[in-house]
Amino acid sequence: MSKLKDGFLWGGAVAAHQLEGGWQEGGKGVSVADVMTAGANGVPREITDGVLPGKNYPNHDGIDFYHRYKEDVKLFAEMGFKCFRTSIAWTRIFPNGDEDKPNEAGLRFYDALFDECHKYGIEPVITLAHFEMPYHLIKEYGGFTNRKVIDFYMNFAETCFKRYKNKVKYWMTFNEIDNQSDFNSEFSVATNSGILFSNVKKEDREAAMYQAAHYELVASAKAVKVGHEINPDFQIGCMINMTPIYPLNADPKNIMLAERMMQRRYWFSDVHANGAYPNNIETYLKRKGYRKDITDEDREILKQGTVDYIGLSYYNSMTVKADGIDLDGDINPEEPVTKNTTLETSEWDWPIDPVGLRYSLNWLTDRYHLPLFIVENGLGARDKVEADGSIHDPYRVDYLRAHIAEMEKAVALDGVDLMGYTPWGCIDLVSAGTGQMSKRYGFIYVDKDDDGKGTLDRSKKDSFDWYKKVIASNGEDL
Ligand code: BGP
Repeated sequence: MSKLKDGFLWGGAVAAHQLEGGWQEGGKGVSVADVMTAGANGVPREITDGVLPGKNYPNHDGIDFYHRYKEDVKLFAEMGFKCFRTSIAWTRIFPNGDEDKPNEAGLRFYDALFDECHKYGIEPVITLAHFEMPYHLIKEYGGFTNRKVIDFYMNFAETCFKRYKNKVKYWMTFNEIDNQSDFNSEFSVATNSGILFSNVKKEDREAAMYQAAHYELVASAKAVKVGHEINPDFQIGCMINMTPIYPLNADPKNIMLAERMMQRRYWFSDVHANGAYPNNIETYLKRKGYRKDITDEDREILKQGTVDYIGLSYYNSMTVKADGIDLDGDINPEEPVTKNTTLETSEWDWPIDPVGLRYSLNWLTDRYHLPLFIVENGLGARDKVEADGSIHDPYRVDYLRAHIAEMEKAVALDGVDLMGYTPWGCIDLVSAGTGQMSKRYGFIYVDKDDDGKGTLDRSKKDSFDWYKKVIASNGEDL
């Protein structure tokens, strides 16, 4: 007997800006992802002031899903996908973000994509804001540091809810909203909130993040409320990056530090799920004088717009040590991170920790008592195409197998209520962190290299047939 419930949502996940391409087609505007250059080895991505000549912007073309989605959805169907998680590019619907009327051509693209999915019985799972917003809203309004942007987001959300009312049931409001707790990473705050370091002094970054995140949480709660009014059957979730933070050892200082860092990260989902800020964060914000603008009406809307489920990505865990860290002082979230010698790492140095997934599912269940949906998990790796065109990726299968096994234990032995599982980057796409193609996650290989060269042809990796078998057996045959 299968451990997973009937109708378990097996599928795969992507995000609009990482695969669609067609960045200037169908009336689309420029998003923050369109002004992010490719990284190179050791060189991080740069966010430029508009699109500059002579720079490489990998998201402009993605993997050309905009033109090839029919071929790709067909391959997903062949693997047996029950659902497909993608995002709606805000700039296809509202090119600048502050228009009154949506862009019909953009709306039509997603109509066609969702129809194509339904043709094969694949349920679309949709993120409204996945690491992108109109660049115009950042330039002119300062992104989510400006309360006005809540209304622009609401126009976008409401337009999508109404238009796709009968085509989409599962929604998420913001991708990995908690990522910006790493407020010293421009990538994290810019893609989440539209905060650019050129606009905010170093010493004001953390304060800016808390204020912007508050407005996003209000926007999310409003969207949940309005969405349910538009269609009471909608399931609207949040989406967090779940990275459990472990103390290096049993030294109480390390344990306290790990707890403190968990508090500074998981308050986002506390607000989404409980409709209120946890005490520890309220106290911290008061003490620091952050998030000055919060109204009674905000608090009321947060209560009314709690989410139906917790969507999460899980890639790895993180381990911290308190040496040299003042637990009562300011904590730079990157500083305490240390190596966990019990875990192997990926080529990009991400720890591989399948048990951490079971731990996370238990932790989230105990904290929120809500259904969970694993909407990202996977291993970024370099793949080699053999002379005969085949691609052997046992490392990917090993990673996924081990994580699915732990996920199944969480369901069968621990009683976790799990809606589905959509591994990240089911088809190779542009990496968010590096902007490169060579960090691949897919079951489907895309012929494109880091310089943007290649035929864009799709081919199946060994993992394609393996995952097909996993889905067909509802996770029994790993
Ligand atoms: C998550 C994002 C995705 C995705 C993934 C892998 O943070 O939601 O957009 O890209 O991580 O990260 P990367 O592409 O940097 O390997």
